[in-house]
Amino acid sequence: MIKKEMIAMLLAGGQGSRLGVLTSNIAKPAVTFGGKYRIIDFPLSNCINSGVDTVGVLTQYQPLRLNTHIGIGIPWDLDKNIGGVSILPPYEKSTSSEWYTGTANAIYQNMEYMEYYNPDYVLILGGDHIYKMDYEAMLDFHKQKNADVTLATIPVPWEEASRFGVAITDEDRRIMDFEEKPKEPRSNLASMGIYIFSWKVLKEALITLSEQKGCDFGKHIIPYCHNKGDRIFAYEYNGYWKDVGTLGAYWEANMELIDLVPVFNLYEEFWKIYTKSDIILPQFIGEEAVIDKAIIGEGAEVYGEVHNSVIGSGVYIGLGAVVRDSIIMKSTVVEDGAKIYKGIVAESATIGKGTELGIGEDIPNVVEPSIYSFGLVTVGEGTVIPPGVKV
Ligand code: ADQ
Ligand code: ADP
Repeated sequence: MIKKEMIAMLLAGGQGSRLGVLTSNIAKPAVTFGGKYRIIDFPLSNCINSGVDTVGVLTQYQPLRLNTHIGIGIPWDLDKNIGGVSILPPYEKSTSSEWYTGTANAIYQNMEYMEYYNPDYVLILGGDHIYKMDYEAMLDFHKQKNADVTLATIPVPWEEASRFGVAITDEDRRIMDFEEKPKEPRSNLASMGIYIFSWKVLKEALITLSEQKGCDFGKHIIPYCHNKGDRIFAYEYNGYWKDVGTLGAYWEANMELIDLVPVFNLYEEFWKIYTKSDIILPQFIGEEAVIDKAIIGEGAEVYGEVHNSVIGSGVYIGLGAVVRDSIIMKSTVVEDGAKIYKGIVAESATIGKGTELGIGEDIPNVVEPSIYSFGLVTVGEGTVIPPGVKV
């Protein structure tokens, strides 16, 4: 019989509507990040770096890019005969079937997958966070506390606390109270949406709450476990962690990568972030190009100016074009003389000659529905902006 001490269930099915046009045809965990990666690379790499070699990825919303990216898990060394990575979309069961209606409902619908590995512990992960974390250290804490459930937590600024689940703990780090996105938080210790459950406890809770509509960890499972007196502990994480679920946070997290000494360092040897990368040409920087403080992806061609920006692989920046404080994703073409200030341009877009983005006043939705302007200009995947447009 197969036996794994801890398996991971990675929730990657949410719509990510707050990322606007960036997720109109791609799941949030598949959105590119840092000129080379996709968001899901972070939890997947954390898994393998922490010795977790069995990962179920629960997908639902626009999974195509996610599926092709993950493939059979080779870049993360998750192509295993036993364990490895498995993509778990909703499927038809014998009696009743439904889409994943909430995070815990999605896990409940994959009971068989978990039972197959007969784990002692199940690690539940979100697919939309940028961080490096050793889940094994969290498991050690869980065991040491003889916990039923452990939540990874991080102190956040008080004014942001209401965006999260927050935990009130005693001096032993046991959670005395938990509130999901409270209007008036009583604590600023935020849940990172990362949980370790002892398998029996999780299984019992999922079965008991199986009729709960839209069953969610923060809203239902954690309060249920709390009310029945389970031992729930807060593991405090103190490193870099960013929920990149909003455009502002996504932009900021990218920008933080290009500081000389970044708060989040992708260059560390001992905790590598793996990704699927195609064999592409080296970059080419033209004679008149000006580049300062930038990440430039493989195969990019730069003839114009790039300042304080993250440029994805295969991006073309034409002569006289200026890109400043912006994120340009994979395979986008910025034609000659185009100017982009504080913009996020998704994959495979074309910004026409002489177009100016982000230098006007904030005007919502002027060109077509997929272009917004609210401090940040965002351009959706595959959008073609004709020459000379000013947003
Ligand atoms: P939220 O940030 O609101 O709160 P949620 O929308 O529940 O997170 O999504 C968590 C993860 O599950 C995301 O990766 C999402 O893609 C995925 N997901 C959502 N719905 C899904 C579905 N139906 N099927 C599959 N996957 C799905 C949670 C916690 C808070 C905590 C924050 C930290 O509830 O307590 O503070 O995360 O970011
Ligand atoms: P955002 O918060 O940016 O809109 P999330 O991925 O965090 O995007 O999901 C938003 C909310 O919608 C969450 O509460 C999640 O549980 C719910 N949700 C996402 N996808 C589905 C789905 N396919 N079916 C039901 N609920 C979903």
